[in-house]
Amino acid sequence: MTELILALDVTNKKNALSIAHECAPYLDAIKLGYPLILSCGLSIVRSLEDEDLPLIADFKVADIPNTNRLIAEQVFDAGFTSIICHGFTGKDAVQACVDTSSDYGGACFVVAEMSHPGAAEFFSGGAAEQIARMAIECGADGIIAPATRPERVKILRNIIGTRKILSPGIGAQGGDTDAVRGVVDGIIVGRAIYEGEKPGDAAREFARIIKA
Ligand code: NUP
Repeated sequence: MTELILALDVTNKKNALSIAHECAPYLDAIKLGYPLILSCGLSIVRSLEDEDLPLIADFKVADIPNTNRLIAEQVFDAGFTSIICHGFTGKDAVQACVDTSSDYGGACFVVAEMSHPGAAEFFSGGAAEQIARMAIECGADGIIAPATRPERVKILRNIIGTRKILSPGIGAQGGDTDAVRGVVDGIIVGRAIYEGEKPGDAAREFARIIKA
C-alpha cells in the first residue's frame, strides 16, 4: 500500500492545525520541518498528536554522530515517531540517528537522493546508490528518493529491497503520482495539498489515486 504523507510546511499555527485536521482522514502521516517548527515552536508537535497520525521530523539531520544523537533524542522526546537524516555525512553519523531512533521505538529514514534539480550535482555518479547501501547496513527503516526522477527511484528500489522508500517531489516540483505509485511506499506531498483552497479535498484525491 502506498501511504500519503502531508508535508506541513506552513508557518502559521492556526493554519497548520486546521490543514492537518482537514486532511487527517486521508493521511498516513504528517511530516514537519524547519518552516513550521521554527515559526511555531516545537510544542506544535504535541498539538498535532490529537490527529493520531505518525509525525515525521524532517530536519535532514547532518552532523557528527554525537550531535546527531542529541538532535534525535530531542526529536523523539518532543513526540515525533520518525526522523529524517542525511546520508552524505557517513555511516557513523547515520548510525547514531538509527540507534537513537530504535532506542525510542521510532523510525529513521535516510535521504539517498533529493528531488530538486540541483540534487543532480552531488547525488549523481553513484553517491545515492552508495548512501542507499549504507542506509541498509546501518539498519535504517528506509530512504528518501525523488518522485521527480522515477527512473532513479527504481534503481534505488533494487538496492534497498523491501525497506521503505518515501518520495517527495509530486505536484509543485513536477513529479507525477502515477510514475512512482507501486514503486514507493509513501508519497510526500506539500504545496499541492496545503496551497489549494480546500486542502482536505486535495488530500482525499491524492489518497484516492494512490490507494486505487
Ligand atoms: O529530496 C527531498 N525533497 C523534498 O522536497 C527531500 C525532502 N525532505 N523534501 C521535502 O518534501 C521538502 O522539504 C518539503 O517539505 C516536501 C515537498 O514539498 P512540496 O514540494 O510537495 O511542497
